[in-house]
Amino acid sequence: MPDLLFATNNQHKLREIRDIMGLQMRILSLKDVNLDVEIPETQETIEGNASQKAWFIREQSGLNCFADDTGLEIDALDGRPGVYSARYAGEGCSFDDNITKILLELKGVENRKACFRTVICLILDGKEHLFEGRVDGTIIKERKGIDGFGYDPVFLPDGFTQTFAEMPPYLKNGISHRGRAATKMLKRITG
Ligand code: ITT
Repeated sequence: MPDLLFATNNQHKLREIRDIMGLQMRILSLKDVNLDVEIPETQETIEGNASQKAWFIREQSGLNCFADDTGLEIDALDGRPGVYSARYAGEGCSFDDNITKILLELKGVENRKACFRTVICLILDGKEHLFEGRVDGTIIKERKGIDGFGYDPVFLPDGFTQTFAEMPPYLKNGISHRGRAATKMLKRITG
């Protein structure tokens, strides 16, 4: 089974990617290769950050690797939090702080359409490849569910009655932004 290093410090993402791709590839974590580093993400686009993270880890490790950058884009907030999704409520904030902030900003707002967008940047034999995955949905008014992470308790994907945090992981991974981007990458690698 081929090895592929995942350039992330987010353990939730690591678990999801292993669930999605783990039967076809051995997904290595930074810990598996003894890399204990802060990964810079200072770009202004999701694509830019995915690429920056992947090249940083490629340079540190010399291995084939990939990074995932994800944003929640809310129509009524002009696409925010978008590229700032991780630290929307401020440096060092929690997932819960971020949810509180978007719920406040959407108070009384009727249009609650949003999407999650993931860009995966794969560095394979020194060449960069980008894969995108997107899922549309709405932001509900109160948190529901305890699974998943990040904004999952308030994201209701179109066509479903459960939030991402209420769904079993296989269901989220089957329709999610990350699942779609990772499946495209897998096809590219395995042919
Ligand atoms: P790495 O850069 O180390 O991979 P990160 O958490 O900083 O981890 P991002 O920059 O992509 O990753 O952050 C995006 C934020 O968006 C993340 O912290 C979550 O709050 C949220 N997020 C990402 N994927 C999500 C998902 O599948 N469901 C809900 N929220 C998600």
